[in-house]
Amino acid sequence: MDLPAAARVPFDIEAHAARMAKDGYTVLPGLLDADGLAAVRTALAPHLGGHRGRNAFEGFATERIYTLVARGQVFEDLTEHPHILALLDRFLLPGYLLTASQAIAIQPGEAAQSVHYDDGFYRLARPRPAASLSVIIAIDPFTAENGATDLLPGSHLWTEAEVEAFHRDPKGARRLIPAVMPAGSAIVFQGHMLHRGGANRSDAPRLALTNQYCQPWGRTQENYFLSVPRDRVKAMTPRLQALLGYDIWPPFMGHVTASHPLKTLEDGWIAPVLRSPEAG
Ligand SMILES: O=C(O)CCC(=O)C(=O)O
Repeated sequence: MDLPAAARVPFDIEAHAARMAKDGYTVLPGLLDADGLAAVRTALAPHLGGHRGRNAFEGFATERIYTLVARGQVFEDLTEHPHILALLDRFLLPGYLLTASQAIAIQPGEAAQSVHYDDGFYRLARPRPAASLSVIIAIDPFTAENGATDLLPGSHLWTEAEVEAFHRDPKGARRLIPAVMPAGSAIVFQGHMLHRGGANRSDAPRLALTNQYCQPWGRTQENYFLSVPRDRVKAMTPRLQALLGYDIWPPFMGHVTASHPLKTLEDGWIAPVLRSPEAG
């Protein structure tokens, strides 16, 4: 991978991990430099312009580009950025998976998203450890006006009752803090921390990238086996292939007809169910 500028940014894993444990999130300044930001914009340009969300959660005035990891080298590099992987290693089991990968452009006039937590899909009672971690990278500067992600620090530690009490409290939203940060910086937060995409009260879009990673036993939000063409996966690094699910969670979750899923990337691989009985 080729992110030399990012690798030069000081990175204190202990301090970041401690903040994640206490507050539920941490900020990675300067994850992308000016060249990286330009590469992101160039790669996204053909895809942006027109889509809108189909419901209030996606955002009726929000554009989402899904399957981001397969839309350019810069997104592949970011998905396996060493600083992000170092943080994931602290909070998730070895073999964790990419579960979501999107660009999110919140357009002017968009309302705030509902407050939620990203690993709620797993329906595991709280309090508990996170089942996923989320990364949001600011491509435009995040401001309190343009839809910076609103965070609820410490809420990753809340019980079910505390989450419900928050949702019942008409003044609850006042406790949210916007993740104001310059373009190129990122927030990493625990999947059970409450947050939302902010309202965009400015006159320009707010562009961000987001990747989420889940425990290796979890079902992924996006089905990358179907959305990322096999030839594209073949050209990726082994780490990225594993993040997309081309790996085994021991002893055998993820097998393909009793073989390792990487076998499916070999030239000439034919699904065993299509092979003649004589071929074995
Ligand atoms: O765009 C953002 O700032 C957050 C979006 C979000 O939390 C989500 O879509 O799950």
